[in-house]
Amino acid sequence: MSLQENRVSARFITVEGGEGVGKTTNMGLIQSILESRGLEVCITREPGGTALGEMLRTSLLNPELEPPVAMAELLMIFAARAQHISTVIEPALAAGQWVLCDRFTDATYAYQGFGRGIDLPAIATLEQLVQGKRRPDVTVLLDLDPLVGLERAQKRAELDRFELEEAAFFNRVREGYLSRAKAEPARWIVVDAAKSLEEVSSTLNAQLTRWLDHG
Ligand code: T5A
Repeated sequence: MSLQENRVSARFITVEGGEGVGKTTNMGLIQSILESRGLEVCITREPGGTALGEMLRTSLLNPELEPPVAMAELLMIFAARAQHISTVIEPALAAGQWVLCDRFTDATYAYQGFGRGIDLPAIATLEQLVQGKRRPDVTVLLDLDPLVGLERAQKRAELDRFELEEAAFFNRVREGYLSRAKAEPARWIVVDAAKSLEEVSSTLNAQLTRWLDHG
């Protein structure tokens, strides 16, 4: 594919799911699928992706710092996102790079909306204000029982502030993701992340390839 064609068709792909479902692991697979088609890929994450965003990420995740109240948490996430969109995501898309982002605004609906109980219309207002028309073209949801995901995350590293929440919080987060995927099925690729990594990767590969070939 020529650079000119890339420019016209650069897409924004996000990867979502609860704790330890395999997002980071499968980002590598998605990157290689895209690169095998000659596409340039910009890999990034939220919260984070910029110097300011990574600072805010530390404040959000470190369990030893003063915990933000729910509204402060929401605004910090959207502050990081505003910076990320303006300085990384939009410039990359404009340059013809496909953007592959580990979590985006669906995480805000799931965690701050369904998890913390913040009004979904308030989140939608911030989404509109910060993002304008920008939305992911496709979103991969790795769906998994939160207890299994937390076990996987715990084996890998120390738990962060979100990972110390109670089980009911993660069940609401999962329900939030699934309800968003159900409401807008054309945008979502839902993969059962309880399967082995080989099976997850193979299903994801097949579904993403179908989306890339047929839109
Ligand atoms: N947040 C974020 C909000 O509240 N609102 C928002 O708007 C946004 C954007 C960010 C936190 O911020 C919150 C949500 C989060 O709590 P994060 O680091 O992005 O944190 O998210 P985590 O879920 O904490 O990321 P993790 O790195 O812990 O999980 P991943 O990336 O989903 O999992 P991964 O790939 O690191 O895999 C975990 C372990 O499982 C193994 C892997 O090898 C690894 O050891 N694994 C499997 N094992 C068995 N079978 C499989 N199928 C496996 N797949 C992976």
